[in-house]
Amino acid sequence: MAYFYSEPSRTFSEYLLVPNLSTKECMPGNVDLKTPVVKFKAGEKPSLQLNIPVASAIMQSVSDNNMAIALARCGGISFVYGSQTIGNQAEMVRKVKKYKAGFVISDSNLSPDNTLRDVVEIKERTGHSTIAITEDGTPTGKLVGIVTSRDYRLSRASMDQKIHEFMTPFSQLIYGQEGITLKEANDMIWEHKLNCLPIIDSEQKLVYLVFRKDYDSHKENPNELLDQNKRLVVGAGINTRDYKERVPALVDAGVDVVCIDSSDGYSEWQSDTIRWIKETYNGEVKVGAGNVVDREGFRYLVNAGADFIKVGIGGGSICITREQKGIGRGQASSVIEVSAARDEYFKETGIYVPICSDGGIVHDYHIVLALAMGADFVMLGRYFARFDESPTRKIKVGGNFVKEYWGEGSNRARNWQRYDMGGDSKLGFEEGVDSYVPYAGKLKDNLDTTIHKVKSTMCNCGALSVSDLQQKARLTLVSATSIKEGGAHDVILKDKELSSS
Ligand code: RVP
Repeated sequence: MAYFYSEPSRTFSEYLLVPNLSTKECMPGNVDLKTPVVKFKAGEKPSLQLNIPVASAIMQSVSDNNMAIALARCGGISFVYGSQTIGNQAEMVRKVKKYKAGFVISDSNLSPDNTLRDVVEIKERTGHSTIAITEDGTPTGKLVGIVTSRDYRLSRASMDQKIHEFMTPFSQLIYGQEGITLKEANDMIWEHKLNCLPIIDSEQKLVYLVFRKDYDSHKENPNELLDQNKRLVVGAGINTRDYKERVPALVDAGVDVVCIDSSDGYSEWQSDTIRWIKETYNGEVKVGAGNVVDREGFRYLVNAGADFIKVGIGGGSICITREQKGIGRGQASSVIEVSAARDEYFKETGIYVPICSDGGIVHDYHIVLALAMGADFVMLGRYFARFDESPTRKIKVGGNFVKEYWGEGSNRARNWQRYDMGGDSKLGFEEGVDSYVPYAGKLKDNLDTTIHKVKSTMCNCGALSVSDLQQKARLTLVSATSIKEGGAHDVILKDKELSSS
């Protein structure tokens, strides 16, 4: 006879946290959110930790090199999406590892033979008004000039005018030489009243641009997640098909950790992949695996050698796996069971295997719930897709700005490897949707608020660290009626009144 679980499958919104005594030291400023990413022995330190317990999802519409840079600068980690060519993915990882705070690789470039029309088009597309003019129009070609909005007057100029006729030519530019420090570059910016300082190599080839505004923001990131060589930390998604080529390319690019990306990770494919990575790299390359939703899945992947386990099937905001295949489990029930399995394994072996709760975070407090239920960090897609730094288009729909957000199992992403059950190399049917999410501005501004809320909630729980919270938290199920009571009720909201009048 089939097995029946005695408890229904539950999700985050069905729980609340009951406060504990908040001592006087329970202040958000005293909360330390450091958390392990990879397994470690009792009494030792994990080789990779996060400064804040959040990761961005392994998705085309979420985690590219720009997202990875922005999130690592705030203390979290991105897993660069794997549903792209090995070369492109390795290049994205390389860009993150090469990133030097304040030194940016120019993303708006044209050649002197392009026209004003091209300038206008690129400005609209990237939103950047400083355009580097290189001989071949690439970000690293020989620098021949710069165009900013001060160089042309749209009302007067012909759109067909060539760039070399109106750009500020190289001979009139102030520039820095490769090797210059950020402080020196900043001094030049101030001395010459510049907005942007190009940095060139000995052959006059463009290497970086330094912007005035970036220097200011650099000082605001005390939580930056750096490796031993002071480079930003970055992860990458892999699959169980081409890992023998993909993993070496990612390792070569400097990736810090990889994660097998699959909607259902309880499979022999994953076990083979983990074993190959562990054998090939003598355990040096760290690999996460998943997704699983129960004790058996956890033990299976841990026995194969996984460094962390990702939890969740069907809870993602864009995910329709449960509708399409009837497979999945409520995110809270999954995290609770897998965390218990992790603790049981720790007792048995003295090895702590971190778990990541993936998908289904709707409100900021859900992050605290996931941690309280035993997750070591959480992975979010929808949340990060809303920000400037996500790779998708920002457009206006019905008078509001939105960003595109699509699932890896949608026809748009066609990430068949994520849903692979052996057989044909194709996506047989969709398990995700193509959607919009409300545009929310800069990652840092939003994440700072979220983290502040997380810390405040932890203070209510009397917890000053993630492990403290996992030990002390008290959780209660809520009835449908008390969920209603949780929002504003029995009052007339002023916004509503105004908008209906
Ligand atoms: P959310 O944060 O709720 O948007 O969920 C993101 C998660 O959803 C991803 O990390 C991944 O596990 C899952 N996902 C991604 N694509 C799809 C799909 O197309 N079904 N699901």
